[in-house]
Amino acid sequence: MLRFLTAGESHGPQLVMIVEGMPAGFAIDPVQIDFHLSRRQKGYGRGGRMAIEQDQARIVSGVRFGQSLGSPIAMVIENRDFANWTKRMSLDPADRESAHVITRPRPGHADLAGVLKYDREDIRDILERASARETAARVAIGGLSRQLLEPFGIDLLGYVASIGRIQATAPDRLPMAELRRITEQSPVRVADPEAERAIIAEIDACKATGDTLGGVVEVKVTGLPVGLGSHVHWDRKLDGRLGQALLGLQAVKGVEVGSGFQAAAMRGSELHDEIAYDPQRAQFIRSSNNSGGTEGGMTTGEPLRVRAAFKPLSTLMRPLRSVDTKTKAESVGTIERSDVCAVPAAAVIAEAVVAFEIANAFLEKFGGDSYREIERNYRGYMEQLRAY
Ligand code: EPS
Repeated sequence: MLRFLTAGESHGPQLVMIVEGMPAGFAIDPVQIDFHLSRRQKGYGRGGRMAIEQDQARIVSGVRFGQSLGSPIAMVIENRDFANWTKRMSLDPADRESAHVITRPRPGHADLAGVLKYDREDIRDILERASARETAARVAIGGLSRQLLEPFGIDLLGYVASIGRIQATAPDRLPMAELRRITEQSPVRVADPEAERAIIAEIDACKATGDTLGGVVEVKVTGLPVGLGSHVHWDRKLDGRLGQALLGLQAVKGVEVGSGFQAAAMRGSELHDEIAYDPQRAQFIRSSNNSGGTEGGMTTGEPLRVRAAFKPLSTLMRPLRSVDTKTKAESVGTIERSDVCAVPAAAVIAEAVVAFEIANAFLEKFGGDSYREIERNYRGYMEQLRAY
């Protein structure tokens, strides 16, 4: 089993991650992890912070001479911005006096529920950890997880399906390499030039009026063997685990697998993916993939397609009405430096958490302590499927 913990405040010294359960003998390339971190930092609609950070994951345990050791892999990402926050994020109680206390919660943020639940006076005590800065840690963990999947031909890509009311045309039929080439070049990670122009104009309009935008991202995974996850118990269903991973991301309010909510309006005859057999490949195949690549909580062998809906960011430069928690007087939400739209980055983040869940399900199916053991298990199962 793979598991991880993250720690770190947005303007604290660093983010810290521990990934436990990575088997030995996998090639681990830190450059690949940093590549995905740099993808997360891009995207039209980001604020000033991304000009300050240059995210890099420093691996501090669990890897030697380019291979995993089977021990916990610990990583650290520095917050360069901490240099500007040393007093405000100080460990020293003496610095409390000079700190500006935030008491105007932003509607939509963790601010109000957080200060009440944790009995804090200063909203900063909540917002620092609620911040989506933490998603850099999840992307580093995803960058590590996908290095477990790549030797088995499993590929993942996150891209944007819509921002605000602007839908990008579904790039369903595009091969993965083409989809990657186009969406990686797009400043808003869409494969639709017309939608790209409209989205950029919408982000500009929101910026001008002090507003924010959400959107929907899609993650596609190819090369999956049939049978990751299981139908036998609720907490082993892959869909359920993907749902938790995606809903566990900051600002996510909805998750769909395949046709998702649209499936509810379709007739069974329209929705379900008919089954055929290809004797050449000795493989069962489908003419459509409305299921999004899972049936009964297991992969079908077709590409996995999951979507996550991100609400608009809750830090508005033209703030909404709120109440000062100290005086109880009518007020407006605090204004903090923030982004107008982080949906292009969210596509990379969603991809990362899906990578972790798939790696976990993969290890459950083929698990072992070393690459060679897992590879043997994988090969044996693939032979078994062909002989079925
Ligand atoms: C965030 C607010 C902004 C974002 C930040 C998430 O940070 P700051 O308050 O420092 O300007 O830039 O995102 C990141 C730092 C990041 O690495 O993605 C928030 O409130 O969630």
